[in-house]
Amino acid sequence: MRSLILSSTLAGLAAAAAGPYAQCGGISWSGETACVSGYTCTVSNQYYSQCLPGTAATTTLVTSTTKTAPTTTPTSGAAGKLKWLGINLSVAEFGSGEYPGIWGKHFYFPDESSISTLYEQGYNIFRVAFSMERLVADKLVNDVAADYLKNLTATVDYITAKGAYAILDPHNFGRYYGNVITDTAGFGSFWTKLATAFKSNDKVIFDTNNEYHDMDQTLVLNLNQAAIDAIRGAGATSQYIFAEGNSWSGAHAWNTTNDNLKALTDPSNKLLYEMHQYLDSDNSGTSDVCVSTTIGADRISGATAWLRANGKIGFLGEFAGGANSQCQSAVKGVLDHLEANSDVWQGALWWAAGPWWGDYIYSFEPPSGTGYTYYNSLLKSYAP
Ligand SMILES: *[C@@H]1O[C@H](CO)[C@@H](O)[C@H](O)[C@H]1NC(C)=O
Ligand SMILES: *[C@@H]1O[C@H](CO)[C@@H](O)[C@H](O)[C@H]1NC(C)=O
Ligand SMILES: CC(=O)N[C@H]1CO[C@H](CO)[C@@H](O)[C@@H]1O
Repeated sequence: MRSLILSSTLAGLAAAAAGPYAQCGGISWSGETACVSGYTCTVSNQYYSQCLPGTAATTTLVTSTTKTAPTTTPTSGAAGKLKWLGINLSVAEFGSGEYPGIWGKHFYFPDESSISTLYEQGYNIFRVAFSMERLVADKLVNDVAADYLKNLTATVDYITAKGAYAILDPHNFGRYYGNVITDTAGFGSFWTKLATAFKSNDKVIFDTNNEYHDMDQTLVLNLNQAAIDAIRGAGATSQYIFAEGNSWSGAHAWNTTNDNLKALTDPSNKLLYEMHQYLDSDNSGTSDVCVSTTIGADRISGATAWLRANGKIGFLGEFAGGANSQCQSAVKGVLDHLEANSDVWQGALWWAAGPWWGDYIYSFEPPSGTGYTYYNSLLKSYAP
């Protein structure tokens, strides 16, 4: 049953109207619902409507009072701009195994000037990787380390003060000090503390964990659910939560591996499924050779079908390709596929920027990162 109703309003619009490509509706949207002349408010999905070119009667999005997850199965993709496009910021989780490690030696925090440069290019979402062990040392139930939290908060606040979204990414692969997390209550305790610290910032997104892998499938479900329950229980009820899956959250394997995650429930109904996809032969993102010009869309299409069949929304939390023309076609194929299916895909993040990447094959650190110099003009053309 569809949770959105479209109705046309031809008169009585407020003087202000949303501009080209601006948001004009969606669950919990309280801003302008009318678009400027020449643009039509078009539903991308339940969370997002957008002013797209077109001269049809202005439409206003009406959100029903039910909070049930969408259960309709759209028969075809809905094209539109993505809500989010951005970059992973990776450095605060560096020095894996060195806990707590030394700031400036084992780990660091993203450069504000780089975030600013990327923001000015049009990117509106950044995923901030950090390590659980540095935030909460020794035991998951312990208190947070004030210093590390303060530095993490400074990065997050810098991003959100600009109006962009910041994803909190415990970059832990479902592990703590290298051991698979089996203590769901402890994991919940960790999330209660983190969500409490950020619950008043509605531009923060909670990513339950980076890339679960080689874990019991029910445990992955239970850890995600424990995080969701802890976050909402802490009073962080307005923010999005991104759940990740087993098998490194790979989009190519989602339909065969992570089908059970459709059972996750979120009382705020703001849960997205974060998947990752690289374009090299083993899906690992360690080579600058892409399998083919169409490999991106080929690998993601099964996940797209899964999202649509289950009434879920997805987010491509990591993708990248080498700086060469075959990869460029494959990367463009990913972005075109996401836009063509923006009813179920909300956005994507390049892997990765960060001051310590050096000449890394995908580095998106301005001004001279390999990925940044090769891909920025293409990537930013997909920014909202
Ligand atoms: C936090 O950042 C400051 C510099 O702003 C640095 O001196 C300090 O060591 C950092 N601490 C941690 C734990 O990241
Ligand atoms: C699962 O996804 C893969 C990758 O997109 C796709 O090739 C395959 O056909 C899908 N399988 C099913 C059963 O949907
Ligand atoms: C391409 C790339 O670096 N991917 C990485 C994504 O995240 C984890 C954590 O840093 C790495 O193991 C992957 O190699």
